[in-house]
Amino acid sequence: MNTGGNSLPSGPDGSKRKVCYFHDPDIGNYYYGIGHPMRPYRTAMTFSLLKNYNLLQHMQVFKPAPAQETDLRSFHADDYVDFLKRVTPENQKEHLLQLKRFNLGVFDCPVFDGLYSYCRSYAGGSISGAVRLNNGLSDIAVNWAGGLHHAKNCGASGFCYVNDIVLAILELLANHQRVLYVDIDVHHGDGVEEAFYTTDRVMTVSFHKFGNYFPGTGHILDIGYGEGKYYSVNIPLHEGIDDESYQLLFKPIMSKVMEVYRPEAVVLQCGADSLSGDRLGRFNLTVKGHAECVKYMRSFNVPLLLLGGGGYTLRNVARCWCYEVFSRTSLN
Ligand code: YEV
Ligand code: CA
Ligand code: ZN
Repeated sequence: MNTGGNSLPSGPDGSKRKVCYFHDPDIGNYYYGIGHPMRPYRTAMTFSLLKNYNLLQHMQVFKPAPAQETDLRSFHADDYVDFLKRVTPENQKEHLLQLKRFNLGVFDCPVFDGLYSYCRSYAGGSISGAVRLNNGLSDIAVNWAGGLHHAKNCGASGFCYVNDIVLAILELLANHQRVLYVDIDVHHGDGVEEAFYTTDRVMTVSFHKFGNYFPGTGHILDIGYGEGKYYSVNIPLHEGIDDESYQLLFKPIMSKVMEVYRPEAVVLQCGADSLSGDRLGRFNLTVKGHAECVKYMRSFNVPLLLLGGGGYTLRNVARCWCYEVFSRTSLN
């Protein structure tokens, strides 16, 4: 087998993949609060699994440079970034109007200690990954702390504060004419779809549970607008879908998208809340079925940014993401 330092075994096409992996050793210390489903600690668990299986030798591991304020402002509104920077659990009660305006401090998106450095850290990983793909330094860049697809330009939503995916795609657009975004999180990728709804330079494709479920968007007839018409694709699904049915949709749809759109870079949001047994998700995918999507997108040999996202049954998340960066199924 064709394994080498800092690269994964050869793919079905026989070529080596240079892989970089972004990990912040402090990520596990950010805490959304008692009982909150989102636990940044899951990426520390994933890292620990990779380390103990001796798999880190196959990739270049970096601590992400925190995203700069100017990076965040390339998508987010100035007053929202200013507020994220200033607000703390202690002073939040003095800013009730702004909390409401930016959808912060409520049950889904609490203000917690270190919130702004958390945002800079996970966004930094995704942006740095995009920069390495742009420079041809890596073929695949991984940031499991990123993939926070619900954040909007002017506010938080669904556990997401800044939209690292939009920031990474903006970075990729500096070097690439067309970028494809694919989202296998159980929820609709609303923040990313909205950001690029009127452009044909980014095609967004989301598979999600639809019907009486957060965030409520992602109707099959939402297809983009203006220049972006036909460049947003939504695949609304019922709960309980299994590997077989999911692949019967995923492969033909993504094969057609790749053939027709011919993206120069692909961003895959690998939200693990689409796995069976997730605390919030309602799909029935196995780790193997989930990883099959990664394997399939990898097989096109286009620069690939792999991001995390949802995933609320911690042990399953760590198993899934560990398997996806190195396994016979997804990466050989
Ligand atoms: C989502 N938010 C969520 C679990 C154990 O469902 C919502 C809310 C009500 C919601 C919503 C629902 C719709 O069907 C349509 C539109 C909607 N807009 C909103 C705001 C967000 C999921 C993001 C991935 N929250 C929880 N699902 C949840 C949050 C908790 C926060 C603190 C402590 C415990 C929590 N437990 C939860 O579920
Ligand atoms: Ca999705
Ligand atoms: Zn989700």
